[in-house]
Amino acid sequence: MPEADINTPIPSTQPAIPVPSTYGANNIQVLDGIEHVRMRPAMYIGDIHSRGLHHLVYEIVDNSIDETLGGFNDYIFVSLNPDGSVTVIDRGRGIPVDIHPEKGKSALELVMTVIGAGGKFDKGAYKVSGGLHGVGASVVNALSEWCEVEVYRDGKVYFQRFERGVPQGDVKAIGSSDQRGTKTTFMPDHLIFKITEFRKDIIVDRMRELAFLNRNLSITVQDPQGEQEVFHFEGGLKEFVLFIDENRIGLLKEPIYIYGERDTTIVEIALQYNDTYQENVFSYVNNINTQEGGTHVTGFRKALTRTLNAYAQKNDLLKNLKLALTGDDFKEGLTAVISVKVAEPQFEGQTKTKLGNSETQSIVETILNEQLSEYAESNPNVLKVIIEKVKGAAMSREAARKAKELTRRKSVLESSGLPGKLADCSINDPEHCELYIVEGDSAGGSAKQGRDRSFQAILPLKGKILNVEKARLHKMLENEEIKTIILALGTSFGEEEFSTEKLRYGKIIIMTDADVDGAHIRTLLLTFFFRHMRALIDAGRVFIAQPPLYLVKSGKEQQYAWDDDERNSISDSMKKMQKGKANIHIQRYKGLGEMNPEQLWSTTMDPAHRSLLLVSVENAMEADHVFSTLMGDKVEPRRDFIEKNARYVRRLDV
Ligand code: 0RA
Repeated sequence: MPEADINTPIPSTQPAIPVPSTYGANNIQVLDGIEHVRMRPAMYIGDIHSRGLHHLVYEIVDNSIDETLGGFNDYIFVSLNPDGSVTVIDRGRGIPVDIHPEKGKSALELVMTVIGAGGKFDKGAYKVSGGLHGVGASVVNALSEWCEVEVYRDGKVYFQRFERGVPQGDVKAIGSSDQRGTKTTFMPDHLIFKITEFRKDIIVDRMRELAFLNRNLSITVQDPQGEQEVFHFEGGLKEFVLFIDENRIGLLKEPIYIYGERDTTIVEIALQYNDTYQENVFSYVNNINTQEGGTHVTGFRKALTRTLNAYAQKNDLLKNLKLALTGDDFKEGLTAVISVKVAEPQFEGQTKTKLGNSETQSIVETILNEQLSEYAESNPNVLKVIIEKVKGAAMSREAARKAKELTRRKSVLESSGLPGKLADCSINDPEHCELYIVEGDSAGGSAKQGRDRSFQAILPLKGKILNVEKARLHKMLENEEIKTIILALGTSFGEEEFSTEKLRYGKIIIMTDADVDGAHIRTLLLTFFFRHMRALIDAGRVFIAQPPLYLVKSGKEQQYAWDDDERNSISDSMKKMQKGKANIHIQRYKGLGEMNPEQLWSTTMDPAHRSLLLVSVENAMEADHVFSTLMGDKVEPRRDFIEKNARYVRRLDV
């Protein structure tokens, strides 16, 4: 079944909202708002699956973060409760409970029931207005089976309960307390959400990130078993960069940290150079990850390049370098986090995660220029290390250029010539074409015979491709398998030349054996796509084929199984039809080559029957962590990761 999109109304399996008989015009409007949220939840929270579900928590936490940004709160407690509800507590000012003179209702009730009311209240200077964030507590309330709010204010405890967004009585004082703050508990409505179970790791990732971004804030996450994790980072972004580079070897003793304010804008930056060749820059506006970057990132790059370049020139550090530095040379091995707080952020771009405010660029640029030059003057030894790294990048760029000329890379990678190993398809329309990247010649042979040659192309790889996590650009371009892939895709390669528009296939399908080697090759390929052709993943072009693991046979009957549970239920049902007399034979496929071409087609390649896994990057930082752990230089973190995750591996076959 296709996933519901933003405009798909939820089928009305829900009971009508119970309307108290004394409702006037104001209330009807409120109810209309709530009903709209419940009819089209995706319009407000993105989707009704895991992502939307977790968004509910972020939405409530965001209100507490607003109190933090205003300087009123330093503590947030998030509890995943045993009954499936979630509690968020802060020590802010507490939502006001006094009666609004015109509406005749408490501010608390308005905040919780009027869709879009959030923005109308004084909620601090840096409220986020773009993207999905900032839809407010009322949306969470409308999508909750029930929701209870306790406010600690003026020496009292106030309480109000809601069911599917509708107040079950007015707010009332239920006790006294010398605390201040707000406590919200909500139960996501199972009539709305396809998934109602919260995942601790998803919540923890976001809470950790928020704690890094707000150094004066402490966040505790408690799981249903009562176990707590506390996130509090005195070092703020500095510690964030150390966390991102946990599995890499840093070149500077500690990250460089920059903080500055101008007008109402706050700029915070931490950066480090490490011994790898990739760049990892994460940027935030008002605690929201700006995946598409924007003016703050542009300002950062300009100032970084300019300041470092000027320092190197001035101190004669480039004397034996026979070429000029370019912007790209400053990117190798750079890890940075840029966090700005902007009063009225304008978000642009496809996913509304690109900052548009032009004044922010010059503010970031000015602050970084000033402070980085100051830092450079008082830390000449650190600067020496950075400039050495940058020179290394420039020389490798030059080496790559020469190698390119020598091997005439241009003609190899950019010509229309296709690699000899590629069995191409006959139609030309990329949207309808598929490229299977297959492990080994024998599987490649089966795939070539089994495919529908009109739209399916086969590229067999010989053994393992290069681990690009540890390789520089020119080493990659010397690698036969990588060259072959780039050539077959047609996208060309490298910052300037790469283009998704030249992609020759709508689907790129990785098809490897279901054993350790196959998993390794798949990881190597994914590392390559993630690090160097990320746009293809983001465009939803990269897939993983799912060959069956078993063939279960009994007499003339045979069925494929994709995991152990399925294998067992198939053989159980075969026994029952044949009343226990069945002679069941189970074949375990280890390699694709064990399947004949017809089998490979019918189980794994035929669009009518196959199932493909779409490769997507939900969380770029987590993905970076996984790849740097699995493919990087440090051994300890890799062992830890494998030990921790071994229980998730279902198809490991050593
Ligand atoms: C409106 C006004 C004031 C505080 C808040 C809302 C508020 C909302 C939430 C939501 C979760 N925690 C919160 N804490 C505060 C200001 C009230 C005043 O001036 O005292």
